[in-house]
Amino acid sequence: KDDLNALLLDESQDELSLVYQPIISSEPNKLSCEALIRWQHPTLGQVRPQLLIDVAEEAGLGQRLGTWILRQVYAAMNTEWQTINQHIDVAVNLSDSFFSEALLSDVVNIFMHHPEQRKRLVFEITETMTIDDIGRFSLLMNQLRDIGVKLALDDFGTGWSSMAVLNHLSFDKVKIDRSFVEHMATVSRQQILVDTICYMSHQLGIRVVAEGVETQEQLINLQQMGVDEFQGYYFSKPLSAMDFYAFCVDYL
Ligand code: G
Ligand code: G
Ligand code: MN
Ligand code: NA
Repeated sequence: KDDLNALLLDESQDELSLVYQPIISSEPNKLSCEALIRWQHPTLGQVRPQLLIDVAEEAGLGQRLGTWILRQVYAAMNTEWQTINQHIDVAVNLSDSFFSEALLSDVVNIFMHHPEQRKRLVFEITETMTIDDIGRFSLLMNQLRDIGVKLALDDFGTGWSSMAVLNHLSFDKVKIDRSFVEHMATVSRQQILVDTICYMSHQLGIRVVAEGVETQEQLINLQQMGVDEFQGYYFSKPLSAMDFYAFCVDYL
């Protein structure tokens, strides 16, 4: 915990970093990515991201970590990726404590000199997040939308209340959890579920992203169902900001 706190205060440290996994769109020449955190600890090695998030949350550092992540994304947009002539959306995962009113002012402050870049942010929310006040949650989502941010429902289908979430909150994208994509070719139940999620989402005006696409067979299957965006090792693992830039130059 103390290590993490120190890292978040030190601009020059290189133990913490973000990697970016490409998300391929079904439209030609359109690309986005998801930012994922990495912690290379000097003695422990790579710390699992979920453990890092849990430690941060327990230590009350969730908000500080979130701010750090947003700053990194802003820096990448305005240095490594500055010469990409297309707009690349960047998805950022939100942990429990980072989904608060402070997030609004963070986005406004960090993107102060480039407010148009707020339109390139996508915040990923999971249905397993703690929502103790749906009214407040919904208001905050609308306020984020008002300043240009898009919202995605991550790991869709893994919570117990997927439909309730879609009933009460509005999203721009739904990300189908990779557990549904995994055995789609052989398990007809998964095929039916993915197909139905696509149909339902499109009827609601929500774009569909498939996670964990690892094979061409899965990709073709998902394309036939009308999935809008694809993410997974079939296209690329998560990449450093520089390597993601190279991927964009190559792909676009
Ligand atoms: O990167 P990886 O696939 O190993 O991530 C494992 C888990 O950690 C995923 O559930 C992912 O959402 C979460 N995670 C990774 N990076 C971040 C981050 O920057 N913020 C939050 N809140 N969660 C993250
Ligand atoms: O929970 P969330 O979707 O935010 O986390 C994404 C996680 O999935 C990251 O840890 C990332 O490394 C991992 N991931 C990305 N693509 C693939 C894939 O094709 N297969 C598997 N097994 N994991 C993937
Ligand atoms: Mn995610
Ligand atoms: Na997910």
